[in-house]
Amino acid sequence: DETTARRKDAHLDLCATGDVEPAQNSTLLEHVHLIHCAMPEMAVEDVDLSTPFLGKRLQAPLLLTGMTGGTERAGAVNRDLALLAERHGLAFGVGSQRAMAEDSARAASYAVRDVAPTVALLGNIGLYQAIGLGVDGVRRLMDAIGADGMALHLNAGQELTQPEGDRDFRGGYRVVEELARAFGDRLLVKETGCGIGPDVARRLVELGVRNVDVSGLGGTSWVRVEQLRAAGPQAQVGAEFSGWGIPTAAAIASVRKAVGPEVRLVASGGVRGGLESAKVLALGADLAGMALPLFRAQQQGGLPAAEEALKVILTGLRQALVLTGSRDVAQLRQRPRVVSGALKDWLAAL
Ligand code: FMN
Repeated sequence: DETTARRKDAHLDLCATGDVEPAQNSTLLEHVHLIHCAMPEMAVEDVDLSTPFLGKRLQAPLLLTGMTGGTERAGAVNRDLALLAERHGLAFGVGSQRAMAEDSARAASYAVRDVAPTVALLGNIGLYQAIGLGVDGVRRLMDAIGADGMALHLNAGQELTQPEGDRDFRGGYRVVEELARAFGDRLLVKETGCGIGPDVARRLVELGVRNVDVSGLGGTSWVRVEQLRAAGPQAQVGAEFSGWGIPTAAAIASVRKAVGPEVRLVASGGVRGGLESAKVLALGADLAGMALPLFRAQQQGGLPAAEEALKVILTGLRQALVLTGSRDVAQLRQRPRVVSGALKDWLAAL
């Protein structure tokens, strides 16, 4: 309905210019140190970043994670970022398709296949909307945009901070199990900035989930976004919880330990460059994921600005591989690295 679309535009305004990445939050990636190799004995062009995802082959292990849809402005963001992903051989996700599930007139803002015919494309819906839609309804959303897979997002922290948000989180695993059975490795389960930890990840994998985006703490905080929209006591609780979550570095390292190498893991949440992408890959991610930086670049300078931002990331990622003497991510993972400070404490507990 109208309120879903209006709320989405308020979210976009806040994310474009608001203080949605609380400075005191951290991914803890600053505590991961890759080790310099003074004699790389390789050329930049020897770096092979290609990786399989959703039945396709990416040229680099990067997912532009789901953000938007439902309005004209959102449609422009989707098309620009999908086109970029197509050009550079990356994966792309649209934002929550709730708006088009409620009103099919909004479907056009999620349609990117005309500009991104071969991109690895993810649809997106919230866990609790998926309960209402059922397996067939979720499949219709995926098929309507010609997606290769469907992202199911978890956002209990955001919902509790949203005055009109959900207050009952029962029945989630049952829906995940049904969707995993129906979608197989076309399903991805993601958080939205509070992180998926090893216990939840293990349970998801037991139920058949094959792709997980940990989306940890340290980047965009949806609790903060809702705090900025809320008033009174709700805003105070939002302020208190805007640092809540599992830091991305802790989430990805602990989840990889918990789930075995065949599960495809994405690490998003505050990953902000090529070097940080290399760090999450070293910690066990198959793909790095990013939302806010590319959205902001697109909002500020359209497609050219977003492409420039992306090139900086891809160049930095290649550079990190060369400077650790790694031809691919498999070699990067075998290199020694230093884990220090608070991240060590997190990993001792998880
Ligand atoms: N995640 C979803 O699963 N569905 C959404 O609809 C969605 N909307 C978002 C809108 C914006 C403007 C942003 C910045 C993020 C959104 N997210 C959504 C969350 C991102 O996919 C990602 O998990 C999170 O922002 C952490 O990554 P980041 O720190 O790089 O932004």
